[in-house]
Amino acid sequence: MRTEAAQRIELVFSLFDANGNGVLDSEDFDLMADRVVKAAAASDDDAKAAIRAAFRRYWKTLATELDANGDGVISVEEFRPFVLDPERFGPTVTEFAEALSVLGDPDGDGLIERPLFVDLMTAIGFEEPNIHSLFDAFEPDAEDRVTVTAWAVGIKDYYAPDKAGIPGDRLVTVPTA
Ligand SMILES: [Ca+2]
Ligand SMILES: [Ca+2]
Repeated sequence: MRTEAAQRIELVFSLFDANGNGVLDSEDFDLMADRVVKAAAASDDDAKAAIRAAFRRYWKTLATELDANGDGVISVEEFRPFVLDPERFGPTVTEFAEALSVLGDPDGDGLIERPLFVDLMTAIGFEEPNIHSLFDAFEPDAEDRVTVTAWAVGIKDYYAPDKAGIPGDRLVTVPTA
């Protein structure tokens, strides 16, 4: 596991702990889904249902695979190695990546404008300078748009244990010019 991958996952753990009790639990994922759906006001009902289902699966997978003692909470020590295991968590990440990236494209042209990208990522809890740096790493076109595909790939890479120097690292640290 690369240090960068561990840092990416520690960040996502801290953000997904939406109720701030230091562990991941079912309520966190309801709070997070509500925040993201609210930011996706222009999306249709199917797209909103898909991201809710993806957040639910994310939690269900953690709860089923990790919560052996059944206390309903997941610690960062449990979370990190598990979500960085593509064999065990990859399909869940893929569904999540596809559902989230599509929310950036309510008009279905395959392109995501920067303001909506910022709104969605802010809803998850990332910091604005990091969000802009990530968007720039996806190489926006002349009209300041990135592709849905680039974002979906970026999310999947974020959970890759052996990747470093990827766009997603900018959510942890903004590179200095
Ligand atoms: Ca929590
Ligand atoms: Ca679009």
